[in-house]
Order: sequence, then structure tokens, then C-alpha cells
Amino acid sequence: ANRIFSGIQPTGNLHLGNYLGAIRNWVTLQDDFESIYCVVDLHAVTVPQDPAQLRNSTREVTASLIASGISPERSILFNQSRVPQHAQLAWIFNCVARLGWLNRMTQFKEKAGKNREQASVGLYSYPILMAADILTYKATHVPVGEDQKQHLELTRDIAQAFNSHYEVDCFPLPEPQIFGSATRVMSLRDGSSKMSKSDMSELSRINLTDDNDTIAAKIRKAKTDADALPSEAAGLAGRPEAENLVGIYAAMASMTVDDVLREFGGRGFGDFKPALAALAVDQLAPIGARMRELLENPDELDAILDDGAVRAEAIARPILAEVHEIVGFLGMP
Ligand code: AQP
Repeated sequence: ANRIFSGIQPTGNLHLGNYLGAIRNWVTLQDDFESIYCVVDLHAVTVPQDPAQLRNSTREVTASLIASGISPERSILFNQSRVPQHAQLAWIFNCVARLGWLNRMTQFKEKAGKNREQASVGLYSYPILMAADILTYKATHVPVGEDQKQHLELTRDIAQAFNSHYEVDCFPLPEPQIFGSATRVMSLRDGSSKMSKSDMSELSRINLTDDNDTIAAKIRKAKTDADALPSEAAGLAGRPEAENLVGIYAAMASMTVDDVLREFGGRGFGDFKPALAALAVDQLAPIGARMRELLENPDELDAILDDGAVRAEAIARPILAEVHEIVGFLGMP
């Protein structure tokens, strides 16, 4: 049977890229599939975190997911560190994956930057933990943004290597699900880098917690070129900022890019930006409001995560036991 798994880091405010690239799709999928959604705090500590801030962010991300429409009853929603099987399976996968595979990972190169010797070993093996997240549930489908595609390929390589080394058919080869017209939302200040929580510039991203005026101001100040919008998608080639804003509009309005350009082609950003701002405020304001309400009751959020962790572990425990048996460890974990 199909099973969905996806995760998100509690490393700060969620932004429009997380929402359109991932969360919105998670909400749709939970109606049709058994869905497991995880706040990946073990991944967060691959870079230094302040403990109080990490606790806060974990609750904030949980509140954002629920406010965006993830149902903690229909889906399983929990934080990663509560279910020990993730880290346990990651160790076994550390011994399956090859250094050469990890050396190809572009996200590590970007995040480690020039000071690679000082990056944590955890940051390097991040994709292995991600493989364990997915496979500890034998998930078959993983809805993610475009940036996670390479990590998903590594997950498939690990599953395949494990199965063939032990001559078993234990793990499925999970499929990435990258869909919608905003699989890679770019920075509002630079059409060539992705919208990201860690970008220094607040103006580069729209947060789910931004108030209406802030959303409108960020869109007004978004970098653009001076030309009018083209009347079809092909005309956006070589205009990354324009392409990004039109893509965001299309995703939020559930229209195709061509449909958006049929409406706005020939018009300048002076017309387009206010329309985009109105649409963004319309969609994001209720999410922000609901999130603030949920955060007034942190105990309730903790109880939701607790319940999710119990349900998640009930699935993960027998799968880890099966893996221990295959590998040849004595006794049941
Ligand atoms: N710009 C984006 N466009 C589309 N999808 C995106 N995702 C992230 N950025 C974009 C998707 O959001 C999900 C959760 O991401 P994550 O929390 O694991 O973190 P990330 O990819 O590390 O997000 P950031 O904002 O880029 O954080 P930092 O700055 O810390 O690296 C994933 O499915 C991801 O594809």
C-alpha cells in the first residue's frame, strides 16, 4: 500500500517556499493516503541551535502545519527525536551508504560553504538520516520541493543497496512527488537563489507569520525588471524574477502560468504586484491568525506531538526489528 512521509525542519519561520513547495501538497495528499509528517529536530541540530529556540520553533512549525490544514487525526504528526528508530536505522544506513555518494550532495556543499573542515559530521550525513526517516516507515511516496530531489535519489540508492546486499525485498524505492507550479520558489531579492529560512535578508521571503502590511510591502519591494509581462510562458525565459512572481501567483490562484499571463500579459509590475499581494494576503492571513491561536496553548501542541509519536513508533518498531533480524543483530530492539 502507498504511504506518504515528509519532513520539515524547525529552524525558524516557515515561508512561502515551504508552503507552496511542500506543505500545501501534504494537505491534499492526507485525504487519499496514510500520511506521516515529521518536524525534523534531529536534522535541525546538524547546525548549532539554541535549545530554548529549538523548542519554540518545534511548536511554531507544528502550529503552522496544523494552521495550513494538516489534520493531526487523519495524518500522523510528530517530532523526529521522539521516535528513536530514525537514529537507529540511520546508523545502519551509515554503514550501507558510500562516501562517494555523499560527496556528490550539492546541499552539503552549499551549506558547509568554504569552511568545510568546520562543518559537523551530522551535516554531511544529513541525507542518510533522511533516508532513515522515510524507510523506517517503508514510505513509498515523498512530497518535497525540487531542492530535495538529489537526497531522494540517495534514499533510493540506499534502499536498493540494502536490499541487494542482504538479498531481501525489505525496502520500497520511494518516489519523490514534486508537483504544483511552485516547486522551487525563489528569493524575492534574487531570482537565482531559492527562498530560504537562512537568507540574511527578511525581504527575500514571505513568512507564514507576516502580517498583511508586511506581505504587501515585501511584494512591492520585490526585485523585478522594467518590462511588461509577456503574454505566454515562453516569454519569461531569461527573466527569473518575473518568472518567480508569476509562478507564485499561478500556484496560489491554482491557475497555469499561461492563464495568469493571458490575464496580465502586456501589463507592468505596477498592476501585477498589487494583485499578487492581495492574493497572498487572502491566503496567508487566515493561516497566520490560526497559528497564533494555536500557539496560545503550547501544552495542547505538545500533546498532539506526543500522540503522533506513539502512532509513528508503532509503525517503525516492527520495521526496525525486521531490519535487525536481516542484519544479524541478536535480540529484538
Ligand atoms: N524555496 C522553496 N521552494 C519550494 N520548496 C521549498 N522547500 C524549501 N524551500 C523551498 C521545501 O520545503 C520542505 C521543507 O524544507 P526544510 O525545512 O527541510 O528545509 P530547507 O529545504 O532546508 O528549507 P530552507 O528554507 O531552505 O531552510 P534553510 O535556509 O535552513 O536551508 C522541503 O520539502 C523543501 O523541498
